[in-house]
Amino acid sequence: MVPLRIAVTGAAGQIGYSLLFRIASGEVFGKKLPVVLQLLEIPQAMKALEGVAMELEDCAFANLAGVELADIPEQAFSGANWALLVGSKPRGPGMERIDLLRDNGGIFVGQGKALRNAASDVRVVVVGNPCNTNCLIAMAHAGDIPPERFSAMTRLDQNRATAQLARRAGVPVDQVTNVTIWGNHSTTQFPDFEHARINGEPAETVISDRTWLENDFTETVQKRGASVIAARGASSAASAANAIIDHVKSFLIPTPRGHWFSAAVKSDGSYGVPAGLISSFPITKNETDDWCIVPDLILSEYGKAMIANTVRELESERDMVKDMLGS
Ligand code: NAX
Repeated sequence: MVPLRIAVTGAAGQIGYSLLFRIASGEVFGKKLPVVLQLLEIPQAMKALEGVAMELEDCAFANLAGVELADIPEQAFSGANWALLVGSKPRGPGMERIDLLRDNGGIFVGQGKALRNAASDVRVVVVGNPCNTNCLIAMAHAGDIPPERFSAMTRLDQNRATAQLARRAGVPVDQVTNVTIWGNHSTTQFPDFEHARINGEPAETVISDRTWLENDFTETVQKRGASVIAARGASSAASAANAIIDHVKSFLIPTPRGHWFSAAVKSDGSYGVPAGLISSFPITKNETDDWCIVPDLILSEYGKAMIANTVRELESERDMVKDMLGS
């Protein structure tokens, strides 16, 4: 059987260390489908990456048909069916947001161009931050790859929101559905409790504490990344890897009827989000290869204002990298 080729960037980083073994185990693409991991790192991290490759080998995963290491994006993406863009430059001391955007933007210009070497069915998931804008940049340079094959990850935010609602309602997490993250993967995101459901009921009916939902819940989700850093001394890694797996599976497996998941995709103008921005929406995957933004949800004035706020931030990020968006 022809193996699926999965490119992962930043593969020697902490998310990579939680992610690669789960992909290699067959958990993501199925036990029957062999995978080749094509791992990209910067030259200084190649030695560490060799160690990760040794450990992958030492797991003797039946599914793992090969591990290829590269410090050149064109090589790492060659023939890839999925490209998981995790690697990026962390924010250093004293670094302004615009510096972070522009430093990482440069990486995603190059990687976007290199994606032209991928398989004709490639799907691209951007995780490295600022992931919405990095995705916008990569997409702008990727030649003929259709925009609908690109997404950026807000699944960790969705999972965080789901867990908070379940805890507050005192129910198992699988009873919480239809949680939407709107907008940017940042503190301006809108974790939408208004459309969320608990045991099929509106979350607000079950929790019936609007003040908690608008304040504690919303801020907990928006600032969870910083809370994990403050407690652990390092940013979310295992939960981020887990969210990548959920994200990929949601684009592979048809969404149960009436449910949806969150991911940042190219806006078609829905819900007042300017067309072309990479913004998080409620998404369903159908029986074929397609996905769509869930149409016709009714937004409250509160919801509209929350979305407008996060969209303003996305627009300002886009404006800061305008010169990187040419093809
Ligand atoms: P680490 O710093 O542990 O690893 C990043 C790796 O990327 C490093 O090994 C580095 O050498 C590599 N790298 C840097 N530039 C590269 C390039 N040009 N090509 C290939 N590799 C490159 O970070 P980690 O904790 O693994 O996080 C990775 C990224 O995910 C960060 O940007 C982080 O902000 C982002 N996150 C995104 C999340 C999301 O929900 N979208 C949540 C988790 C995480 O914060």
